[in-house]
Amino acid sequence: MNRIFSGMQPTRQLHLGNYLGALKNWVRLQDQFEAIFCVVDLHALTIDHDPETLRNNIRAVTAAYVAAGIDPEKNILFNQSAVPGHAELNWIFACHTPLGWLNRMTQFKEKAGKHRENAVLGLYAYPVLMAADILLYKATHVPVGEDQKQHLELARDIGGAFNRYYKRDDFFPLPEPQILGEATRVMSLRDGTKKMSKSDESDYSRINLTDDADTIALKIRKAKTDPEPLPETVEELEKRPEADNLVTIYAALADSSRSAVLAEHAGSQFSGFKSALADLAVAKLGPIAAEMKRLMDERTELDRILQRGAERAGAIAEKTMGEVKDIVGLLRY
Ligand code: AQP
Repeated sequence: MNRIFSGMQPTRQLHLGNYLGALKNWVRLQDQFEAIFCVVDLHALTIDHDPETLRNNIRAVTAAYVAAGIDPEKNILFNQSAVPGHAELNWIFACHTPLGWLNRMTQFKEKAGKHRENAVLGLYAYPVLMAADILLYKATHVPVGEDQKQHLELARDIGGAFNRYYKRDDFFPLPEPQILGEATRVMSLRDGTKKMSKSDESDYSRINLTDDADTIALKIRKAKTDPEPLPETVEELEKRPEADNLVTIYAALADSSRSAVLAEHAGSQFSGFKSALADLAVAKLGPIAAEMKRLMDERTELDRILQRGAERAGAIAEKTMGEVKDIVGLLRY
């Protein structure tokens, strides 16, 4: 059976990178797979946070999933901390993960930066919890943006290590990353060599899913570009990261390809292209922002979705954890 699992952290605001790299693909995949979509709130504790803001962000991410088109009846939609199996399996996996594997994780190095000695254990162990998130549901496929590829490879390694140690060849499936679409790595609007990110100091570096039409248009107008007109071929974008990024965003929003966008806009100056991109972005993102706003005013509806999702996810997780405890030699009553 094929099952997908994926999630987003309720840290700060979701942005266009989260949407094009992950959420938009989930909406398409929900018709092809049994799907579990999680708001990974335990991961959000790995960085500084304010409890009231976190509570609000959990609901906001839930609202974003539904507003983007995830059907909470057909799929399971829940928040991670509501199912205790995530933390339990995390510990068991932690006991099978060599430190050397974690030392290779580039995201920890980037996030810990120069203050590595003060970074918390949770940030370092983040990919182990992520492996537990996925394998608790024996998910076979994980749709993510390109930045999560290394963590996914680690999840496969951890699942494989568990299977080998307990001589249970196929107990955990080795999940396949699904890095899909034209925009697997959306870059900052201020610097085409940096990933668009929630934590970038400049709000002009990203388009938030809650931005209104004027803000979207302003951010695109201010986006860094170069003085050349748009080229005719994708190859000519190679050394022009900012131009490449805007063409990629256009292609992904239009469900098209970079070559098709260039076929239409080659020779255009950025002023004209940016105005077309802003219209497209507003047309695609505006309805999501409006629906998010409506759902955020319906708090009980969001809480009902999460509670129902946690019951359904919890039933699957409980079964896996029962099997895991038997395999590793823990008693249960
Ligand atoms: N720039 C991006 N382009 C494509 N996909 C992206 N994703 C994140 N940024 C981009 C994908 O979004 C999903 C959820 O990510 P997350 O909630 O775990 O957040 P993150 O990766 O921590 O997002 P940020 O913005 O990069 O946060 P900070 O600034 O805190 O590091 C994942 O599938 C991810 O690949």
